[in-house]
Amino acid sequence: MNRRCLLPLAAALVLCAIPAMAHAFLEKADPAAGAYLNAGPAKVELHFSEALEPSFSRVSVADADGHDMGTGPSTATASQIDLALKKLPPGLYHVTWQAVALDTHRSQGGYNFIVAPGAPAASPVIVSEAWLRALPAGLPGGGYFTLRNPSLKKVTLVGASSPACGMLMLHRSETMSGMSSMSDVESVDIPPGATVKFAPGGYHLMCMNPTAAIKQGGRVLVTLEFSDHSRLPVQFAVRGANGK
Ligand SMILES: [Cu+2]
Repeated sequence: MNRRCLLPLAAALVLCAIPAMAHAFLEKADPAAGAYLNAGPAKVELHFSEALEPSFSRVSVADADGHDMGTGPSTATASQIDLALKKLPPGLYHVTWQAVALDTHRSQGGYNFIVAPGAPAASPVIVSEAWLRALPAGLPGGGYFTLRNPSLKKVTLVGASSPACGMLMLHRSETMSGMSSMSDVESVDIPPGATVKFAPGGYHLMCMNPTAAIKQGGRVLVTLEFSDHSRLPVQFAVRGANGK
């Protein structure tokens, strides 16, 4: 807040008392703190809560060995600092910034981001009510959950894996003329805005060769895989044969 105090004295005493703490806070960073990126970004862009003193506000990016990865000095304009980056190979990078507000208040900070090709992109899908059925004698148990797609694009589930299962299959149960049958499914589409339930008697996961981790009352990790190569790790509660 760069509030000039050209006010009558009484008003100035009230209004100018507040902006005395005009530190510039980092409001938005790109790449964000802790971001996993598939490729190195061309630049770092930091946005602050206050107008900055350009000559004293700067950002630098260093690799894990401390090498400067900027192509030159950063540039500060208004409440933003930009730094163009060299080509970043995979690795951990540290961003350090110093911001001086126009009233000379100084603030500083730092954060890391990671460049890792093949880093799984976050899936927009929301999973709820996820559970796996534990059956005796190593019998394959079903996995059930609700998938909601809040995005504007169709999402396609193409597979699942779990360290707790030798193999995790996509299945569908159907009842035809009183006979129940189960078949492999290659993929399940979740249209934009839609919710798809994996439930007994319909779509389900099938945990083949369950390990000892599949124990009633426990939890196991299942990773859902989608056609856009995004993955979603989900904790499944393990229930007994009766679904409780
Ligand atoms: Cu099945």
